[in-house]
Amino acid sequence: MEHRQHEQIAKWERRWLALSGLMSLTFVMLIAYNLATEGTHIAQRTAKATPEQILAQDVFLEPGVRQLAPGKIQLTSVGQAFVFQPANVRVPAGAEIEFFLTARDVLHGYQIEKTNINVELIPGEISRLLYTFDEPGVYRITCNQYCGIGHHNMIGSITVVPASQWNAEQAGEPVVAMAEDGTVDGAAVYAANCQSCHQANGMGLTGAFPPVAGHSAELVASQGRDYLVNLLLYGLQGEIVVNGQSYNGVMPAWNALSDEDLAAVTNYLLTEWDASALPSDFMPYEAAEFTAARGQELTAADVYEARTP
Ligand code: HEC
Ligand SMILES: [Cu+2]
Repeated sequence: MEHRQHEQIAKWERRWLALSGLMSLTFVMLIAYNLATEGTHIAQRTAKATPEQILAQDVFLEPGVRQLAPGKIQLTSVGQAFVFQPANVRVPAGAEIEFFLTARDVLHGYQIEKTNINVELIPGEISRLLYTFDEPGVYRITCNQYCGIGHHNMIGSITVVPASQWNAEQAGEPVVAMAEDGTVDGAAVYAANCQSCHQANGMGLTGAFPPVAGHSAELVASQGRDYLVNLLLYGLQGEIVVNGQSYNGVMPAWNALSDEDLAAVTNYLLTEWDASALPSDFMPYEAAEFTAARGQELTAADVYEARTP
């Protein structure tokens, strides 16, 4: 009797084992099927180090788009509060794009609409993936990991142009920053890089991001002409008081932008909101002033030290 009972149980045990084996096999096959037919991407984490070490690597020194060979493109982008650097890029349709993505400060997301690309950008790690855009068009990129107060403004775009219209030289230029005549448009540089914190009207957010409107011309007058140059190239960290309100945040360094973009955005701050406060002999900033100020190896804290309260 006891023996029979035992046999009975063993029989059921074998059935359950077979069933669970079959289920595992089905799941593995579903994943394999997806990988093969749906083009699902698994981002490869190729490195783990400190964010500084990652950002010092060749691919990230000048994030943007590079043509490695005909039909082969490298796209590097760095997420930081609250922008992608660069925010807007151009790539040719049909080319194989190798993405190298990372984050400078905190966790960010990188989701490209109309595609199945949705990866995390992790400080100290590189997310690498391959993708080919077949259809020309504008593909928006959004951050889908809450990263702070300006998170909802963290957007970018990939403009996919027909291969015949693609030009390697324009690839890294933020498309939106080019005016019709090919000059850099300061308003567009501001919208792409600064607006998420300082807001579209330049008024900032009380207690978090100081206003730039009604404050920039006063900075030139009180701190000297070079101050804005160093501020943009090296950032600012330390407590400041603007219009009686104190701010103690970190203004990121914008040295990844071109000197033309930096001059254009500085002139935009000064002319868009502060034109009436500018001295009559004010000369617009030139790219060369930013070129000359690079290489001083200042930190955001150094810029703060040099700032008269
Ligand atoms: C991630 C948010 C963020 C972004 C994006 C950002 N800033 Fe700032 N900015 C700050 C913070 C925070 C401060 C104040 C820093 C402090 O408290 O020391 C600041 C300060 C400033 C100031 C005033 C400096 C002073 O000494 O009073 C100016 C001018 C400025 N930013 C311009 C810009 C420009 C131009 C851009 C775009 C290229 C930009 N910022 C992008 C956060 C940001
Ligand atoms: Cu975010």
